[in-house]
Amino acid sequence: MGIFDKIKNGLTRTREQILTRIEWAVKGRAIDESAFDEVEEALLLSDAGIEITEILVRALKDRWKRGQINSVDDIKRGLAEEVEKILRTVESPLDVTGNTPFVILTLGVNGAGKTTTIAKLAKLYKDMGKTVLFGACDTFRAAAIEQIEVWAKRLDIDVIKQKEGSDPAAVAYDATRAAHARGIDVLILDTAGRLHTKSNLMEEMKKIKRVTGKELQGAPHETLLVVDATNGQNAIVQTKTFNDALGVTGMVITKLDGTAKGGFILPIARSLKIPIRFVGVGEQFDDLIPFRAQEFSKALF
Ligand SMILES: Nc1nc2c(ncn2[C@@H]2O[C@H](COP(=O)(O)OP(=O)(O)OP(=O)(O)O)[C@@H](O)[C@H]2O)c(=O)[nH]1
Ligand SMILES: [Mg+2]
Repeated sequence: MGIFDKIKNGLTRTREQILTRIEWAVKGRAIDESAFDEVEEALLLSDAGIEITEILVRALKDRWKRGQINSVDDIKRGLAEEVEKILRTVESPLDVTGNTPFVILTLGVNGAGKTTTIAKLAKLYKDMGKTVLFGACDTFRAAAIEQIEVWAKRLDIDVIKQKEGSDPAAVAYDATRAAHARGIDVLILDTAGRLHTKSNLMEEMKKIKRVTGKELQGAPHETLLVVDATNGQNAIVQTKTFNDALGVTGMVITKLDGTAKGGFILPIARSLKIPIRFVGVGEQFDDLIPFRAQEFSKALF
């Protein structure tokens, strides 16, 4: 399956959420003003949010007044073009070539898909001929270290680790040092998602950042937030919290295949303007897809 088909497949539930309603509403009749109420409702149900929905509906109505909207296909094309405009502002592929090692710190609440995404990223970079190293900085959750080790073994990648319960920042320090000493191309740090009682998650992540930067100037080069799309609009609050505390430089949106609320990506793009690096549309290695605004918009409609 090609990349476009993969993303199209992954967006099936969101697309159906939006289009079924519109198609049903305008079926077999001329498009009048009331059709746009259905478009509005459909977009809201996909978690596109009020502001974005208003922008899109207004743009469609303008087209309609100019005589450019006469069918469902015209509505689809119009939406795809307007959505692409919004998403283009956050299209910015992750370039890992500038630094050796290029250090990627992953962040995200528990279950967001961090560890899986790390494995997919590692596969991608290995296939490009780069050397990759993992840092097992999730020392909190039982079995987290084993989980990343299983992936590492499959990918033939080394893991820098300490025992469960040790200081995540110390692991990050060791890993950065090792990556530097070994001339590794890409170091990826896996972190915990769970908030625990002893110390605050954000403080822990700040410490990892600090320590990494002390060992290697400019590191981490990417502070990559992994967000689960099935959270819909709630993911926006999460993103703000992480961004305010840690300065997120890029995002991965996972599990788009598991939700009809994929419209939430639009308010994220518009209000937070954080580059979306990849989207996840499944659990296989090649289900991590570099984000392209045009491809995404076309696949959505
Ligand atoms: N369908 C689907 N499932 C995904 C995707 N990405 C991750 N998952 C699944 O989500 C679940 C959680 O993924 P993890 O990678 O363990 O999440 P995590 O953020 O590391 O979780 P913690 O280590 O507990 O903080 C796993 O079952 C993954 O297979 C995706 O794009 N699509
Ligand atoms: Mg994990």
